[in-house]
Amino acid sequence: MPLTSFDKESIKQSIVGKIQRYNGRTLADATDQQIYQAVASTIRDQIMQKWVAARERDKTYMGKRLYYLSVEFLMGRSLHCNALNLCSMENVREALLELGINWRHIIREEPEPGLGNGGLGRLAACFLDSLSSLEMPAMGCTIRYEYGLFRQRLVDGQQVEISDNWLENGNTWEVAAPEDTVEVRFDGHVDMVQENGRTNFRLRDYHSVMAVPYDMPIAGYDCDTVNTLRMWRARSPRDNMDFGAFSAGNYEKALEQDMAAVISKVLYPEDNHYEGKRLRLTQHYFFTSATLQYAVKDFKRRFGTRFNLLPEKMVVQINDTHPGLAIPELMRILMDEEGLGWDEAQAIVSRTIAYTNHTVLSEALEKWPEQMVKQLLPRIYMILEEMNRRLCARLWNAFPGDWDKIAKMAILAYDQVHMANLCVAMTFSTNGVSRLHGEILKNDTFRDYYSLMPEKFSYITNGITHRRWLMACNTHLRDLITEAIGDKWYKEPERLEELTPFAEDKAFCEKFAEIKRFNKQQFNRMLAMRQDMTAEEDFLFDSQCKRLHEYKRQLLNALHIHVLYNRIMDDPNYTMVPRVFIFGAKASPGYYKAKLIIRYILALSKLIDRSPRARRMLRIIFVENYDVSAAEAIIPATDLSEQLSTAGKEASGTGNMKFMMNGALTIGTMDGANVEIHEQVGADNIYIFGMRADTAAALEHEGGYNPMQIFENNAEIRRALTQMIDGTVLPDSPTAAGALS
Ligand code: 26W
Repeated sequence: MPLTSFDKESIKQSIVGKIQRYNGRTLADATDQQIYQAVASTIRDQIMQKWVAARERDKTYMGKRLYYLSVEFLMGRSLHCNALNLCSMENVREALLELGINWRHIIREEPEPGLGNGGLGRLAACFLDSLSSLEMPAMGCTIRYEYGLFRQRLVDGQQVEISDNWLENGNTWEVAAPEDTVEVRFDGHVDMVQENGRTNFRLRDYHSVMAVPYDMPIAGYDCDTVNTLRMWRARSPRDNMDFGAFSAGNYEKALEQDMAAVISKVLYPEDNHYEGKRLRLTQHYFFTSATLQYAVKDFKRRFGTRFNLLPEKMVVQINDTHPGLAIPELMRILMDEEGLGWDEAQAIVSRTIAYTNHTVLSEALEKWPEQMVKQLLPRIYMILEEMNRRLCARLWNAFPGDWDKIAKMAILAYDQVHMANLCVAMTFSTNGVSRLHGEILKNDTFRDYYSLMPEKFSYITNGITHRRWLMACNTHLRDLITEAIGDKWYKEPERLEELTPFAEDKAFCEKFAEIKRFNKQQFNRMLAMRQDMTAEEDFLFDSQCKRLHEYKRQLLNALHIHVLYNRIMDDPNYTMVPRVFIFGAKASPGYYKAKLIIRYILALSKLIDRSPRARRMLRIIFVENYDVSAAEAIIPATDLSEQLSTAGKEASGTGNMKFMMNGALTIGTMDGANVEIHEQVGADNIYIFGMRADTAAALEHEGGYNPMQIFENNAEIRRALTQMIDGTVLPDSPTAAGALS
């Protein structure tokens, strides 16, 4: 089948034709949204051709396939990156120019799928782009949340949350695949029945939820691979409310419809903080079960019931513990549906599933109440019990009599299901996401497991896709680099190292500075549009953009700014490099302290703005609703990147990489991947300060530091803290600020 050409002329024809066919109007009368949809579906047509071919190849593919399970995929907009990966950017640009369409306006019309909170979800999205570009057969699997992460508005100096109805205008990039719908069962009771000399387990009186997949193509860069992001949507097994059950008074059964509908409704907004909500557990099992049922079906299509081949032919990577129920679920499928015995099933499962840990914060480690699991997933609970029994017997042999240690390592202990223990014990690999984080997992978080099974532990330092985070978001820098070292780095990013000699090249550095200025203007355009503000383009841009969390220490940054403000106000001769501090951060709606920190930053910003003298050198800009698109504008414009986490707490960080890749310098602690960055860029380009992880941990172990001592000994800090509560910073609400200090 010949591929349709996508030269400039056919792109133009396609856009005009689509607007005529779907909107019944001419290009001149079309809205930006309509034009966006026509442009996007033109690009989609191109991907579809490749997708069809890729699916054809798939049918005879007998190699290994990866399933990447993640409760979050923070994809960001697709149009630009898809055009880039298809190498159609030039044709599209020229076509739009000739049609009189403004590319930057059109891009903005795409709703951003915010199906993630932060680092974990964005990493999953970067991995998908890379897996396709490296031509590895993979499928990303997640939930198709109807509402993504809340949108943040800043009103009266505070964060206000608004729901994110991202599907309002439809989603050009997805295709429903109802033929792959599967049933997921909740609640009920397990019957044990003797059949042909073996005990079988049957669930009765359960509630069914149908999982319907929606697929999004993920096209690799300059290659034929198109992988899939499969997003499961929950639907009731019946189309409408069961009126029969309703009128018979069986409300619960009648409302099954609602239970199903609610599962894929909304993404939980907590980042690095765990709460034992039943609906969340339901979400986790829902997409994990649906994915594994599909994966086993696909395996059988390829290899029949030769399940001993399974670990060779598929690998299930679980992104943190959230999809950890994949472990008992695969056991269930192999035993209850395929008739395998326990030992055989367990040998397969523990060689097929691998686990990545993304956090060591104890408040983020998932533990589910046993009663909740038992009631919602009775058969899964039975399997967990048996796994735990066997595990504890093994632990007893290794650590005879050491009940404390065994309880710490068990899957079930103190009426809770410990997901991290389940994942470490039952998978073939546990990896950290940076070298330091890997060491902490071995020596601290999972030290007892490490002593027993050291071969399972490793680290794989996170990465980012340079296609989105350099080639697409900083086109001028991309062209400058290409001018210097050619374009081989598009496919081999290691080659960026060839730029090293250009650090001494005056002409190159001048062009680099010019691009930075241009990017600051672009940033201002975005800011003016989003919140009717601009930053001083001749100031140093100093950015801290990430979820708001105490361990990330936005408060430390704010306190520093506060002290700078006082210095400027106190000393008429005080000078410094004029600096605009840019913040981008959402606080989890229930995280009181995080929200207070936002109030403090916004109040400081106002305080500075009221003083003409301070404003000559100092600004704070809080970018509302920090999301992938905001990051794509902030990062290329930034001179200094703030990576201030308390050492030992940030597993890796990936924002740190994005800023450096766009030529910002870094100030930060020896934490997460800052360590590797320091090794790569040298101490001249990353300014390291503060305690190291071991010292910080030792201090925490001794009961922490004494803030009062610092308050008493440091006059500048004392003054700033006092101003928080004496009405200087927050004239209207001194008590709220007081809670911070
Ligand atoms: C259940 C509540 C919850 C929600 C999200 C617990 C934990 C999480 C994530 C694991 C938090 C997260 O996103 N971690 C980040 O993962 C990134 C990718 O590996 C790392 O770069 C960040 O350092 C880490 O904080």
